[in-house]
Amino acid sequence: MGSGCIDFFNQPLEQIREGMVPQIFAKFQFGLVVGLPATAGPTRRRATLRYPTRDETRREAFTSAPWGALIPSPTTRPVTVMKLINSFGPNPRLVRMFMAEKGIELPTEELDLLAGENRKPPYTDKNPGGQMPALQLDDGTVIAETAAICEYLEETQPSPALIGSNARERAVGRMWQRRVELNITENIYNGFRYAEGLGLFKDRMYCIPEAAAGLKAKGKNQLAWLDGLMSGRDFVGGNRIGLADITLYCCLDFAKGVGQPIPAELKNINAWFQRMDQRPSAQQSLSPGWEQVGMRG
Ligand SMILES: N[C@@H](CCC(=O)N[C@@H](CS)C(=O)NCC(=O)O)C(=O)O
Repeated sequence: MGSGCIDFFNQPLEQIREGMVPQIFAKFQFGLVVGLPATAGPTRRRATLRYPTRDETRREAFTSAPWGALIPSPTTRPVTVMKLINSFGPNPRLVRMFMAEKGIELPTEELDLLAGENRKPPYTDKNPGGQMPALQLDDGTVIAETAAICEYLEETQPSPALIGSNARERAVGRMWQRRVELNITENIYNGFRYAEGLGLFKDRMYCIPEAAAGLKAKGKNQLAWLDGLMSGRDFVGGNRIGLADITLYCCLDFAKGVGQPIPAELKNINAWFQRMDQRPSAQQSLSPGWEQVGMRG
């Protein structure tokens, strides 16, 4: 493959349709075949993003290319392998819910989190952080951290926007995401890891059992702060669902089953939680085995 080629086979269909094909044809140097497009016409839009198989990519190239264009031979590229490395847990669920809201489907590789498969090779060779989930791209790049994964997916498929569709909206979305994570969800999760979850986590990470009660109290206090701000608005950052809502919902839905329920007096947060709970993505994103595990994730 000539250097500087656009990574044609790894692009979602949307991007290929929207103008990449002619550039790619000009840049491929080996394995070229001549292709005649079967149809010409307006670009078709898709509701969901699924990464194309090699055959689909090739068919797409034929149908959207100008007459007489050169189509790269599929034998010159590996098969698309982008996948979500997935497991039980509120953080993998967060990414699954984000994907469900966007209509994104991806192949998954399932790891047994309770058995600690995520804490040893080959997973830790890919993600030394050892936590779940991770997104493995076609070129082998592994992206961990839920916010980074969701940012990548949002850039790949901007619509519907769950972080923001312009610089101002994205800044506001990220501001709420950081507030939710730093002030609320991290405190709730660490409160759990250092107390109810200690048996599972003591050999996986540095735990501070004596901090558990304080962390839970801090998370609760910051949730009360958010409750005060939520009066008159439907979602954390305004009137549109965003990544911050999904992050908070997955955490609180998990936490209520492990000793950290939403305090009844937080009326706005409770009403918001009900709204989130009724979204199809909330059910769709739950691990099939959550009841056996006894935790919602
Ligand atoms: N900051 C990380 C947190 C990920 C995380 O805590 N994942 C949990 C699952 S919900 C996990 O891997 N737990 C098992 C372990 O730490 O071994 C992110 O946003 O991705």
